[in-house]
Amino acid sequence: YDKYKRVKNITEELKDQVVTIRARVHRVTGKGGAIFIILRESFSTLQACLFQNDGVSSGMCEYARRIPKESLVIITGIVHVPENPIKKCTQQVEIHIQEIWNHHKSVPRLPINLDDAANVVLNQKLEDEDHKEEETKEERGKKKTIIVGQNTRLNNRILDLRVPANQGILRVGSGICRYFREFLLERDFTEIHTPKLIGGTSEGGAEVFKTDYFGTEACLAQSPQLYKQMGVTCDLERVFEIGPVFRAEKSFTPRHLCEFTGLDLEMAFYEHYFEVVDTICELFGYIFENLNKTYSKEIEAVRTQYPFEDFVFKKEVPKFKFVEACDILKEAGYEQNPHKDLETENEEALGKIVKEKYGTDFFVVYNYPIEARPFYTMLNPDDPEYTHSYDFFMRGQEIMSGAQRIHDPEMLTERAIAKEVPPETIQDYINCFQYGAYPHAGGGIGLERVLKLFLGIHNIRKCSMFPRDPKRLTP
Ligand code: ATP
Ligand code: AMO
Repeated sequence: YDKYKRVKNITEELKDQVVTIRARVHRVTGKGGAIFIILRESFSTLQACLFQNDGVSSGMCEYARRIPKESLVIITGIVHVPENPIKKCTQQVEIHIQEIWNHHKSVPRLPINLDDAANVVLNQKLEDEDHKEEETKEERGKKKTIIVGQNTRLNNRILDLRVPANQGILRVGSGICRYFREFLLERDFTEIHTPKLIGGTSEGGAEVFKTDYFGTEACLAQSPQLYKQMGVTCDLERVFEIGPVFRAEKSFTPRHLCEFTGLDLEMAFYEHYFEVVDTICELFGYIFENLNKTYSKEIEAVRTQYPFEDFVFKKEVPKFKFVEACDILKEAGYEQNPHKDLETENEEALGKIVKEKYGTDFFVVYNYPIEARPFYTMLNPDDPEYTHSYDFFMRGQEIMSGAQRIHDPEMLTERAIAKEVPPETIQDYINCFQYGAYPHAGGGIGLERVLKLFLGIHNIRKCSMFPRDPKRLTP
């Protein structure tokens, strides 16, 4: 297929050569005997021109002028290096068209204008205000810019995803999974795939989708928690999974989804659960460093539309005991009950304080109160009101939860009862620790949260290809 060239490869080096490309029609301008077509292929754009006085028929010019935006065309033409290239195109050369074929036609009227959908958005929250109008306008001095609302975007997600910022988000998301997997495989972890249809809840609580399983009630897995621990205990010792996680959360926050992608890991340790915390810190360092190296074009595509400050990660990750975090907050004038989970506002405040004091957007809080953690979390033997647990934060928002797990069947049964999880619904899991079990710990990362916070995106829906929230089951 080397007859076809990629748009990104059409450069000055091909001057005066005849090339054939397949690309989308981004926009058509001009009339009569001079037609200009901006072609697009993913991030790359290129102008193709049709001039009647080049020997092209007027019928061909008229045909080209009428090709609907977003159609795929095949064009053969000569590469020309203009004196004044189109600044907005990524390619600084033009093609003078000899032949043009409409390869696959788009409809004549698109439900969203892709140029509007790619406008710079300074206040991302404006996109959430779908109840107002499908399109709202952001005022910049005297100029008003059209903002395409989040619901309109999601209703037309296939087109919305073609906008460069969204291409960037999807590709950086792929990069996060790539480096998560790469780092862990290098360190002897085994990738596993655990069931998503299960007989009980894995996290407890009411946030579970129930479904019929041939007459028996089944749950959609709220996490691979129980199975990844069984993965360690069956002697894989170090396991990870990238897979869907289902949460029946009636949440309309910019950071909750009903289905998200979990990056989970679990490992046996020797002496202390901080062996796992340190591995996870290193893992994040590896992910961020490689994203910045390999995905700079994608990151910039996002920044162009949704300006954000670079995410700062320092290798020396600040780690605060839960009660220390409460003290820091108290000192700064925030109230936080030392026996309850951190309030969202307090997490944000802590993020700001840490950024000011340590110059980093990434930190860990550990030793959470027992009330804030699930039944399988190991209690702190020195202070059983607290647990061997931790949360990781980016820009003051939680992106990962984890803990050392209870690997004693009796203690586990007791804790399940205390947290109102009927032991009989998880009996196989409890029993697996009867046959000799390693002390182990792990964590679960929300992919869309990491993506959102790395790229400074306000609404998590932008970070899921086809997001699910309590009001959205399509597309
Ligand atoms: P995790 O499930 O690990 O705790 P999370 O980020 O969803 O992850 P939650 O414990 O659910 O964290 O909630 C943390 C904080 O987020 C809560 O203290 C609460 O203030 C806020 N929060 C949680 N759910 C909602 C919701 N549905 N609407 C508004 N705020 C919420
Ligand atoms: P937790 O419930 O904290 O822990 O979830 C782990 C991480 O998943 C992300 N997350 C979400 N992302 C989008 N929408 C949601 N509704 C949502 N809920 C959670 C967050 C969170 O930090 N089994 C444990 C993990 C473990 O201990 O290994 C668990 O599921 O980034």
